[in-house]
Amino acid sequence: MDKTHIASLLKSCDLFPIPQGVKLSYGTAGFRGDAKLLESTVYRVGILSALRSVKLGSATIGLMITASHNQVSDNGIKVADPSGGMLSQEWEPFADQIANASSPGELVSLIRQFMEKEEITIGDKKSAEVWLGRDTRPSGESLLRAAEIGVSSVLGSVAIDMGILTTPQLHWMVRAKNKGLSATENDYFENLSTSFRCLIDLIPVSGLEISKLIVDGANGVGGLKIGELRGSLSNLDLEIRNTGRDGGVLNEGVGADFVQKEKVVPLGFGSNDVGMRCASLDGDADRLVYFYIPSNSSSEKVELLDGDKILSLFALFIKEQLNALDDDDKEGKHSRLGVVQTAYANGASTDYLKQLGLDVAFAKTGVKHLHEKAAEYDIGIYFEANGHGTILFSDSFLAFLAAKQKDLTQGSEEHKAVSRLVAVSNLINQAVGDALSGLLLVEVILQHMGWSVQKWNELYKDLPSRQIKVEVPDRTAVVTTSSETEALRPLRIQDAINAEIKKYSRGRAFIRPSGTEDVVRVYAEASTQEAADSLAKSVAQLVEGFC
Ligand code: NG1
Ligand code: ZN
Repeated sequence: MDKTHIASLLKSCDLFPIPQGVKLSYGTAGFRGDAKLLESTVYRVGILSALRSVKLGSATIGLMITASHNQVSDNGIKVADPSGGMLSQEWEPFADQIANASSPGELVSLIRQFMEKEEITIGDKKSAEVWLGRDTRPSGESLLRAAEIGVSSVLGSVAIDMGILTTPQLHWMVRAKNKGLSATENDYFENLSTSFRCLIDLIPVSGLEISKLIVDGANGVGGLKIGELRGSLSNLDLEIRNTGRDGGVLNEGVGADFVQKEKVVPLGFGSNDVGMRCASLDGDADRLVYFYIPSNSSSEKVELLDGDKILSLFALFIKEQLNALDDDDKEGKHSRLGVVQTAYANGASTDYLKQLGLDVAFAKTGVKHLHEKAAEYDIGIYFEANGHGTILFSDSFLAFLAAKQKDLTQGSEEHKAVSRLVAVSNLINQAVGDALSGLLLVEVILQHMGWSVQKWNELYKDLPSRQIKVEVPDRTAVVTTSSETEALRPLRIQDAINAEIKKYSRGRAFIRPSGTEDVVRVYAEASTQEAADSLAKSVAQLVEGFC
């Protein structure tokens, strides 16, 4: 970096003083926190993303401004790598360092050291491109300006404002752009509607009565975008609620996180909707859960079909298509199918998937970990219980399918199965979990099977579970094993948790510090709801006592 460049960095840095006493960490999904405290962080991540683009030969990098399912006053920022996946974990420590640098001088010196280590040189020509997206949070606009200034403070870097988007849309667009494909928002919508139509045309039985789907848009960006898409989805009767236009607050009593954690009816839904198929998106539309209100319910409780159940439905459908392939190819060298879950997966779902004969792998919480693991298979299906997930197809499997599609006789069962797999690979977002593409795939599969939401729910019965958040003075006091199922610190807390678990039939419980909120999370599962609640409560008390 020459002197003029350093001077320009120092000047722009002065615009965004770092708030006192805040310790930031890149966490499970980027930086998150109170939006009022985030300008300096977003500005600095702007610099990081420009450097990442320079390092990767001017490949386009994505910057998404969102705090997903968190309250509306929070915001956050995460980086999409050129593949459309999350920022390489190798760069996370640098993100932490610059976000916490206490003065402009320290920031510049950290950047210089890092550039030297990574052999990043900045020339005069255009050398970096960063695409910026944001959700509907009111704080998004000013944070976007901070990001733009950060990007532009790296010489030769261009920031492009892509407007209000869902997180998965931005990831999809970044991936498409770097593959040399058309990458506008329109292209995204067209890709969804074309592959959806293709799958609908391949449904074995025609003339099925299709009931209405009611979508809870969490008062966020997902409701808006699915509204834009609706016109091009002829085989889907959609009603969208909680679009944010009717005064509702983002994620407040609505949305996928609320419905999944509380298992109660979101605002805007009630007794008139008994038995209807309903879906909830989260605040940036990268999570999806389904639910229905049972007919015998006198309370607010819903029957939840979470990420585990979506994963099971997808796995069943993919397996059915693979079984229709020639014997030589079944589970063979081209089509290794695997599913990936986390410790939060309901124990009954794991039993079900194993009983289907599937290879079930576990990853740490956070999609970056699940995605990495799923990419090891030819077809890797991953889902967090909270509804974030997708299906990854390897390039070699896609090439194998393309060759088969050419060779096989059109209209044969095998040809149809191959065509379905190809269409799924186009429909389902290959970059990141996407509530919109996930929802379309669920709808197609239900139509394909001729199933109602109730029938789908019967695949297996969830073990009762409970999640609790515990506020503690310092959540980093909790350190877990790499599988996150055992706590290493505070010392002896795991022995106390084990003693509690022993008291319950089918008991399972674990704790971990959240990567997105200032809390310790408690998860408990047992054979009855009362037992799960009671186990969660006693473990939460242990956390309070030990931390
Ligand atoms: P944390 O706050 O680290 O538990 C939460 C979710 C993750 C993931 C991230 C990103 C749970 C228990 N945790 O992470 O699965 O989705 O948010 O949004 O749902
Ligand atoms: Zn989200």
